[in-house]
Amino acid sequence: CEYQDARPLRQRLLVVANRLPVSAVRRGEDSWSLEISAGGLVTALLGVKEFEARWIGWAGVNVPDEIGQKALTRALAEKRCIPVFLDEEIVHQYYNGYCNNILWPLFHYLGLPQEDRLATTRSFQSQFAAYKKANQMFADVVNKHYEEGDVVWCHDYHLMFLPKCLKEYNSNMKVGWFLHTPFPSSEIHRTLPSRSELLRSVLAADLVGFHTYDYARHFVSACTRILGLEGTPEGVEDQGRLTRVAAFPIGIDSDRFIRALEVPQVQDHIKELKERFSGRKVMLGVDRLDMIKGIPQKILAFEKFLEENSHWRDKVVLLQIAVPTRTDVPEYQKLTSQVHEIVGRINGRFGTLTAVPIHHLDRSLDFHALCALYAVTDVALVTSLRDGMNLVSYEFVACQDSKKGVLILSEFAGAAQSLGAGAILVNPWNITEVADSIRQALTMSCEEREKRHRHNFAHVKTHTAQEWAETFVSELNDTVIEAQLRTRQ
Ligand code: ADQ
Repeated sequence: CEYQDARPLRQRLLVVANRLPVSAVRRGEDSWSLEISAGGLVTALLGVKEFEARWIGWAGVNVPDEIGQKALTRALAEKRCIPVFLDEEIVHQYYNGYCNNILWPLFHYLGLPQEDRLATTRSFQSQFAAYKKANQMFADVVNKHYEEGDVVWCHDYHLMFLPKCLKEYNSNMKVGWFLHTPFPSSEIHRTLPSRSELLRSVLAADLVGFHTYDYARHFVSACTRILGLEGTPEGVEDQGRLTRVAAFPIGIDSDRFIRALEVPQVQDHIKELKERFSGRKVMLGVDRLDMIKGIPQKILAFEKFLEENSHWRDKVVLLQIAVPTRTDVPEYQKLTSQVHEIVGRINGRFGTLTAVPIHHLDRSLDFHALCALYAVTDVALVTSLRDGMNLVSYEFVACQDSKKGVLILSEFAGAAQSLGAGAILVNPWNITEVADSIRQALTMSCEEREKRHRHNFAHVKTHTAQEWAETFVSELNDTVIEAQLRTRQ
């Protein structure tokens, strides 16, 4: 192996996720350029001083040749990353197939994709086989790099089979697993042909974490109803072995957002945006363009609001920033055209020669531009149909300490459990209710906005990503110690 490093003094944390936090571009036979992509997980772990984190995952590129693999492994080692090489066929079946076509919609209560439902049903077995194979490949790499005392933290629905593979290698390995999406009701999980095998594999971990208490409860009921195991207040018990199950709500690096507002470039951007939208209230949506985010529903609710409140038509603008994802998948292409069609229709209906009510961008914004947008927003609209947590709602609150804007938040986002008292909670499927909540938000008194913001800001400021990661890992250490004590007694 090409990965070498001095032995650290701090406890090593092996973070295993489907994707490494880098994008890799091949520059020659044995040369690569890498760029760190700062997602929530990376930021969370960068701030954790107690552990020394290394990443294990797929680099997102197909590297069939040995020279390329060795060169990429060397380049990644400098970023404390270790690659798992997956070939195109495995990626197709495991990642596009089982993970994104089956688990993702199911865990978000969306059912299987409508168009190829039967085909998907027929390919369950082969896709699940590829899923297990890919998870085994991740396990092989983890096992190769594991040193006694390391903590192994597996992430998300892509790697539900991993805890079992790891424990088969070494039953003393400290293994935690965290799910970033919702875990659905056991009635939904029950429909998966591989339902029992997946649950048993996750249960091989020492600690299993979810964003909310509800998801944890759903998981425990799936284990009791489907596997017939015993649920306890601590987790799930199987023949005397306890798997701890608990809620660990993620947060953001709030100080990074607060500090960004002081950066001159952000200040300039804020000034420009204020001038550009002067005389109008700014409403904002920032989402990946995914089915779960409820973007068409949000825009239809905005249309209803404009329909029913004609005096607001030239006094409000909705900025919808949508990062395209999975652009090669027909279902997602259809979603994109649907959104474009609705936006076009509404702008045609309510726009004037000089202004349109909706600005829709199909792209990602850089960090500073995003912070400026959050800061000038009067009302943020997060209308996910389901969302594990939703960090956009946290980021908006972090950037609003001077403006004290209003957050309209779906009751089906995990964040509703932490920001619910300060936000206006809505059922995103109920367009009339969302339209009413837009009016309520736009006309809310300063005192009420201040009170709601204070609640949410205090939460976002104290429940940070770093605190989330530290809590999970120290609970994992404690859980293993307690289990050892129990077996000695
Ligand atoms: P996501 O579904 O990606 O994450 P979310 O939690 O909102 O959803 O995080 C998205 C991140 O991407 C945010 O940091 C946001 O700033 C950024 N982003 C989104 N649109 C952007 C745009 N147009 N331009 C720039 N940046 C943009 C999954 C789960 C969530 C869970 C997280 C973390 O689906 O429910 O909260 O993991 O566990």
